[in-house]
Amino acid sequence: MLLQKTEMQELELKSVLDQPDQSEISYDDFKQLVLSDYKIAVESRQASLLGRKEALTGRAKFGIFGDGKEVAQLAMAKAFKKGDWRAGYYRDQTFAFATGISTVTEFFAQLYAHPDVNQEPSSAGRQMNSHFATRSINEDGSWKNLVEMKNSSADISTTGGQMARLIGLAWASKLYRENKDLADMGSFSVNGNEVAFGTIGNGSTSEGIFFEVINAAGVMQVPMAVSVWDDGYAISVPSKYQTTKEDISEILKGFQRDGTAEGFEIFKVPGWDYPGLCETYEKAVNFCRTEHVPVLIHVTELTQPQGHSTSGSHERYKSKDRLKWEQEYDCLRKMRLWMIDSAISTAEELDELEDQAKKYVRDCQRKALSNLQQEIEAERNRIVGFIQALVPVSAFGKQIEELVNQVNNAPELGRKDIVSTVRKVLLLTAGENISARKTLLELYQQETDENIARYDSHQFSKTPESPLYVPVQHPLYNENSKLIDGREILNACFNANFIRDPRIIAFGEDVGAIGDVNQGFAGLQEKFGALRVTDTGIRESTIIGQGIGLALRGLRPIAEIQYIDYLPYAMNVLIDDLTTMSYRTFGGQIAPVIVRTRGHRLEGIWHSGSPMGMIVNALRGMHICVPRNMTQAAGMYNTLLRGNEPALVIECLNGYRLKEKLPANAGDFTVPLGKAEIIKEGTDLTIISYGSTLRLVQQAATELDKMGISVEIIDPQTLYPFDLDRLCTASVKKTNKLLVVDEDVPGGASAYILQQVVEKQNVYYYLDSQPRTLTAKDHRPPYGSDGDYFSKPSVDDMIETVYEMMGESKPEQFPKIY
Ligand SMILES: Cc1ncc(C[n+]2csc(CCOP(=O)(O)OP(=O)(O)O)c2C)c(N)n1
Ligand SMILES: [Mg+2]
Repeated sequence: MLLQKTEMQELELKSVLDQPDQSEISYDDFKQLVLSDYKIAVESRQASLLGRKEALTGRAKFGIFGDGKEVAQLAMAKAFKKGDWRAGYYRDQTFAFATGISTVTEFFAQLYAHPDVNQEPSSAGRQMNSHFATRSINEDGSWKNLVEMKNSSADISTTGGQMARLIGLAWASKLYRENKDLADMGSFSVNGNEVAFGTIGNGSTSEGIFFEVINAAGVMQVPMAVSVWDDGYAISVPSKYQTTKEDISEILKGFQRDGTAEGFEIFKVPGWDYPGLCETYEKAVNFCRTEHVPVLIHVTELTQPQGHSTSGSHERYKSKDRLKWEQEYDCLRKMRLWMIDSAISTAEELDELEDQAKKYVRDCQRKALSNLQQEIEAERNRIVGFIQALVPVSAFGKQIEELVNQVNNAPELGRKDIVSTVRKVLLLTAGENISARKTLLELYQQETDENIARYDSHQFSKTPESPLYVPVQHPLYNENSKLIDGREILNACFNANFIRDPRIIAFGEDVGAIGDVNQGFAGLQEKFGALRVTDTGIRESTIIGQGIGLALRGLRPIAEIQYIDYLPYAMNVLIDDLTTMSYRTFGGQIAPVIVRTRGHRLEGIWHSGSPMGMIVNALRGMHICVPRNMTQAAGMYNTLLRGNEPALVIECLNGYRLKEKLPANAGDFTVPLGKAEIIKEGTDLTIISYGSTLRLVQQAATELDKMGISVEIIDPQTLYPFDLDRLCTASVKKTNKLLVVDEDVPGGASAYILQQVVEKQNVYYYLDSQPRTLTAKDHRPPYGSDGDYFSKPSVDDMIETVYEMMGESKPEQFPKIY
């Protein structure tokens, strides 16, 4: 029977419906739509309740859920169209279910850490539960049609960590709308109509990155719709410790746009008011999509029925009154009451719907669990068969039988139990030459390969698009090749690449109007326009975030950090987001951001940095390039811009005005990654060095030559990957002596280089003296050239160190200096 429509319901209907022509929707359709929303919300709640049980009984390791935040997410999902993007956090399961970004079964597969990407498409079991991601990339490295998908960038667990990339996702829409040269990228954007939706918890708005993003979005006027899920707490800490006036939308009022100035549209709505939420989201996102104005939707009065996560109970820190209020204002309860009050449904009908939802979620959970269990049990049974073959023929038959019993009866059988059993058996029988052992060993090797694919893969794309496969093209010189400033080589390289590929966008502090502080982009904004060569505010985290967002949406950003000394302001975004992107999505998303910076020895504490140890250790997941001059840097850019992986390029700050010969193919010649070069051949001692210090090493080598010491100098060129052809080993094989000269702190990048050469390349076979490092001091250099001399390795230091090392074996020829 059709229910009678009231005037109020007519109004609500208008905002609830997600249809182009709402007037054509019958009231019955409206009712079905609301009921279907409620069903999603109830299923989501059930997933939270059941998920928590699974964690508490130990079948899952940990659980964090979106209970108490369901209804607002239904409204957000209605406003979210194909082609749109989300950058959110771990409370968004209802949104994920409502948009189809995830299913309940996939949700449980993630809770159980299923490493099969078909079962758990967000991360193939790599991320803890409620960390969502859609898959933008096919297995062969090609892009999917992103405008046909509802897209979620891959969540990370750090509070606020989603924000930096959000601004880039939103900025891409602006570029796609305004830059007509991108018009043929129809599978990435339709006229820049896509909105980037962000979600963040109230507590996490205390993070600096939140404010950095809000300000940047106001300046940039990008289609970014941020929802703050405000439940009054951040774990146990209430809003009075988090937010001035305990109210984020109140304090952001200065960002509200008005008739004279651009800014935000700011909305505030209670999280239990379904029609109010639908209306707010429709209105807010409409502004955002059509006018490209950022919006903030502060969703208040949310609850957390089960507390923060499975690691503790909220009864410890919430008062009885608060707990009672949370029950009363539970958004599902309120939505249910509203549906009954406004005669959309009846208590009986909703009871039945809730029962069905419970059953459905239980079925999904069982399916997800048994999918994983069956897979692992089948693997166990197969492998145990091979192990048992050893029992009658091995002297350790009894122990092996015991191990088999243990793995057959393991209470929560995991893949590690099976592999650990095989390894124990192989260790026990190490001295036995029996064919059953050989078979087991082969099986173990196969298993190892499969487990590498499951747990250890996709840090880099390894698709044909990888920069490691970009063909090598040498620089071409002719009699007309001019000697010009290093910065002009870069300028020629960028110019050619900008002509070749309209997807390339460069931005950063002072990059636009003046073409960067060292003039690498000089004149390029005039030539290619401010949509491609652009200034930004002083905000390193969001500069990287801009890069990540653009790259996720098919553009080719060069994100500039003015000096390497300011890279720490962006390190969290690089470490947590950029370098883990491919890995944490099992290759489902890639972000080929090229981070351009400059550094190494110059003058003063904050203009002479070379924290390469920190960088190379923290940024596994991007290539680390340390070109010795601008020609090598240009060749690296040419390689990277043709590949699909992220990289950091550190240009030598003191090299822009040194003269270099301009290659005729400045935009095409490539410097391969991971290929070291011999800069000077020698026979007595090998020095490995890179970047600015390399020039001093060359000076020292010239002096040492005069003293009869022949030094071979190797420039690894990229610290990651490092010397793939083992040139360092070949050199030490000849010289038998190794010195690493590095301007980082002792034990910094030099320790990394030693690990690569001594341990990984096994160079110690060929050494006849202790491998040494010559580094900077433990502190940063005082200002001025004297500060540099006394803090960083000087030519004198290099000469003396090499001389001393030579004196170890030839004390008569090289008597002690001091
Ligand atoms: C950078 C960082 N600091 C601290 C944490 C630990 N942590 C995880 S969730 C959380 C509280 C977040 O509260 P809020 O933003 O209000 O979101 P809610 O969980 O309440 O939805 C904290 C402190 C973290 N994950 N990342
Ligand atoms: Mg909170």
